[in-house]
Amino acid sequence: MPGETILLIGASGQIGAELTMLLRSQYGNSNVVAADIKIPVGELAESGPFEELNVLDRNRIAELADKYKLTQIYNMAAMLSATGEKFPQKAWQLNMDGLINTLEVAREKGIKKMYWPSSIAAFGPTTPKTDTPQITIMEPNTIYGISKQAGERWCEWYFLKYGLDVRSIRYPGIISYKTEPGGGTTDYAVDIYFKAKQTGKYTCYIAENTLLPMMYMPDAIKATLQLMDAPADTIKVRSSYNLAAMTFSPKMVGEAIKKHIPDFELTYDVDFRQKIAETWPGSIDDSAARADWGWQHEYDLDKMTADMLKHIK
Ligand code: AKB
Repeated sequence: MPGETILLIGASGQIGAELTMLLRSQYGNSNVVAADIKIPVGELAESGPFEELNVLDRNRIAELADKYKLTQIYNMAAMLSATGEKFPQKAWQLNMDGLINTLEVAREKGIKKMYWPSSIAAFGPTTPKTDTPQITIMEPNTIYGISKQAGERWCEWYFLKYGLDVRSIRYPGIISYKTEPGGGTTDYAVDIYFKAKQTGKYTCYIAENTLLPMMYMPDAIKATLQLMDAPADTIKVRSSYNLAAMTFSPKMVGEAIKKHIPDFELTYDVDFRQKIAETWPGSIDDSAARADWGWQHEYDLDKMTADMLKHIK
């Protein structure tokens, strides 16, 4: 896809770091500008351009749009659910103003396509818990979830009002080994693999039978690129697409790990994040994503567990 120049804001984060590298392999290193308040190290820093950027600085995003003649913006910068409950004003400012800044720059500068992630957190305690439909009751009661739901409305509004080609996915919990997540409720599903490999035990802050929708990073990246590559007229949902791969509880992931590390010890010390998890769906109906742009996941719990344990040193 020649002629594209992409800005990825939040490039040092869990999803941003891997997405930047995949976009660079697809569009050419110099055509994908990584941006974050946190300076990256390693291959992300060495493989292409980096700009220090606070997503709250709209003028600087506009400057970068001119400097690089941007055609696409991915805004991956966010404060996640658990940290958001501790710093509600900051979470709201970062998640909402950050989104509106990128939508506005995209509109003003004639950006061709924009990506912004939503989350299963946009659902709430009154949402049907099993096979949560694409269109359903959404009454989130975390600040992060409220910002994601409001953000979805803003994205759809920019599409309807200005024709801005903005696309979005409601990510489930994302599991990866390259870059740590930070401040999420689903982070346990990453920590458990690192602790299993490094110490043989893990104390989980989520109760043993709490089911949450989850996805392995390669699937999350594949879905994001697939959605962004799909022809605009196939994108029927302009708020955000449900996306699913697997659903598991801490107990189920513990059992999957025990197939590789039989002495693995899993104990529980439940904290405030349990209450957040209880307001989210247990499983997701993603038939719209499968029908509209051909989404198919590859990893289930066992396949992901084998891969995670193989890669963690
Ligand atoms: C979180 O736990 O806050 C995130 C999410 C599900 O969006 N991982």
